[in-house]
Amino acid sequence: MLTPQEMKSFVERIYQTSRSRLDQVRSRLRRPLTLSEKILFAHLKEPASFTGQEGFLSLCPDRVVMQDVTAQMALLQFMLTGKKSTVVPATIHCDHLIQAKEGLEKDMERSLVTDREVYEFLSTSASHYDIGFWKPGAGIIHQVVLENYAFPGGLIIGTDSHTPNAGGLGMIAVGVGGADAVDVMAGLPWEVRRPSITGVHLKGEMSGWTSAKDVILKLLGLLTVKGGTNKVIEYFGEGSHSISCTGKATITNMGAELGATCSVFPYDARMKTYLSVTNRKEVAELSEKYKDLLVPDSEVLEQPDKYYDEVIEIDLSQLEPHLSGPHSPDKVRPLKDVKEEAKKEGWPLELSAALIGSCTNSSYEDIGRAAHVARQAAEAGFKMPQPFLVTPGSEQIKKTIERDGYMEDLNAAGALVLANACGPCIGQWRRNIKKGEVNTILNSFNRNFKGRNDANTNTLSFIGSPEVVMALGLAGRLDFNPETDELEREGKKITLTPPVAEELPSKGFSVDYEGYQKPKGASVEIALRENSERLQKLKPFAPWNGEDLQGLLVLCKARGKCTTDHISPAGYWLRYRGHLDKISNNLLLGAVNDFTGETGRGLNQFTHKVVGFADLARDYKARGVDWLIVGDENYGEGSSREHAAMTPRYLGARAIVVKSFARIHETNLKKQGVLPLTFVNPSDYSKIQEKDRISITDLKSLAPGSHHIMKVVHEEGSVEEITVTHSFNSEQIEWFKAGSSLNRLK
Ligand code: MIC
Ligand code: SF4
Repeated sequence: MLTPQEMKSFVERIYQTSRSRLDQVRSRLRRPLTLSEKILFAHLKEPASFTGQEGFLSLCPDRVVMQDVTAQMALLQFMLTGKKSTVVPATIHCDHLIQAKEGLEKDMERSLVTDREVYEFLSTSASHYDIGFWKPGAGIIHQVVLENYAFPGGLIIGTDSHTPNAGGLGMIAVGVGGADAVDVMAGLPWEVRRPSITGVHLKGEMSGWTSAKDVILKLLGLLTVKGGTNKVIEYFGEGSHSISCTGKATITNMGAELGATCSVFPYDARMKTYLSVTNRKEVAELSEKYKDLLVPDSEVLEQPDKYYDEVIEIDLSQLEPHLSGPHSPDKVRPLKDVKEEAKKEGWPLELSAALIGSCTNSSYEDIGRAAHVARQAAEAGFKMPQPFLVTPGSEQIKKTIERDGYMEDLNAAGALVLANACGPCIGQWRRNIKKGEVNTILNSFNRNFKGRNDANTNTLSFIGSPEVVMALGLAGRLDFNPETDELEREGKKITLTPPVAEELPSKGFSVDYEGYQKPKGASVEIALRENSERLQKLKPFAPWNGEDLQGLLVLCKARGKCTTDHISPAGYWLRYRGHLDKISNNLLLGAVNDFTGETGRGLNQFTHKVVGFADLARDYKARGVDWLIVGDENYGEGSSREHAAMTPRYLGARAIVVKSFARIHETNLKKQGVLPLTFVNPSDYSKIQEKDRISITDLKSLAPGSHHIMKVVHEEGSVEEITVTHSFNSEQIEWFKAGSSLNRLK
């Protein structure tokens, strides 16, 4: 950990550089800037030659963060670069591997044994390459970053899609694949498609049962899961100052669900307080001094329509509590409408579990509000009728809520407190439920894709704020509304009053750095065994042979939603995140085959048998036959996991052709040397048939913006020509030619 003094000089240096870069850009652009532009332009690699017309930005991030299951692949790739040490400050956070089963202590003990090899690899390679290492149990990456590393006006990239959490503290913080992190740690700039800027004008102030979660749920309802693609969501207006710093982080965290590049709030007094309470008074003072860099120009606020690409208004005074689900975060409605919809849809009304926490909603304020509701119920003798699980975001939060009595309130409601880790949010939940059983769960997490929490695709997962989860959890019902209904059991009735809680602990946080390991340098030997079941050294992918792609088979034509959870599921498979060959066995396990409606399986064109997609791909690979995947809208939505790009690449994919891509996944494919193509006419998706042979032509003239003809030969011999395009820039085309960005880097 940096001392406060070191942190101060680190941030001050960044502010000084930011100012000088921004001056150079301003002298050319001569117009007012939004906050997002200020932070992005203040991190330009070459501000002096920036014209403002660039489609891609080449940036210098201030920090790289990684979590345990993505860091493995990132480090395995970093090892191939031959670099001795990382150039940009970086940390690793162990949070995804711990399974939730019996509660904190036993779960931690088990993980330290079963995942020991991975933790050793991560801790030794972190130490070797000069990367800070947060041990298992220290907390979830985004919470720990907010508490220790985030600062207004900074630029951070992280190998996790919810990295934008730090936007709540005024940062441009972006989720990326491991290969992006590798580039930056090796000293290269980070390239990102220049985002458009959506301004969200927050008016008024929230009250009652409404909280920060409802702001982002409302926005998800308005924009949908693809509405934020290649956009930065920038909040402004008096309403933004009425939300605590951690509440802001909840909102920016879930901007990932919009597909946004990131989300950001302007610097204000709430951030200043948060910095001071989390031991960073010196940074707060600097932020005050450099405030002009941390807020949009006044002209932007006076005429937002002129300076933002689009403006959305949300009146916080009118905002109601919302619920999202099942199966997609953008399926939202006000809580009061759930009753009717549930009846119509036939959702089980009884909850089978209620869960609070995750990186999104486990702040002191969140837990305080939930605890306030729990306390009211406990006084009347109520407790949750179904299992109630709590995942604190960090050891600091956990210790503080224990000290301040909130944990007692949660326990009184029947809580099983889990490790400070992702747990049930990412399928690391060993629950007692029969596969296939239709059941309803409610949580304060951020994603609710099919099978995400417990690998049961019939679990209907709904998302709401922690206080709403608490209230509905106490009622044990999805159709309970604390604003209008009484809590009733065994003849007893009470009315819950809206939650109130302090934003930050008046006694300060109970600080904990025990989980942190300082790097020791190159003398530390990296623990990586040959023939390990968990970790496998990487071999470079083959470069492009310079020829058009001929006779590709359609491995899978995915229908409808195909997130990274469908392409490379988490849960059980998280154990193989460092072993490319083994994790490849989960390829497209959740994808719906458009030709048959079946999930995870397709027809082998040689043996005529229907098999799992991974087996199919391995068979084609063994025969030396290349293949592609065809996808629908927003293909690769969700996680940053580059495994969803590496496993198809490893098993022989040459191209992925879709109606549209999610940002991180599209970049991950480019990085790994796969061609990500989009149909110029999305309805051409329907022309692809199961037994087609496909050629992609004129690749020698692959250039930014180029169109290519996909020649599709159908089974009976007829031929169709379909036009496809791509979003490669010229440097990215070199990645494709080299076989991967890593080959190019070397
Ligand atoms: C998620 O929330 O889906 C994850 C698990 O945190 C992923 C990262 C991963 O798959 O390792 C993410 O959001 O990027
Ligand atoms: Fe972990 Fe869930 Fe947050 Fe992803 S969304 S980092 S799995 S807590």
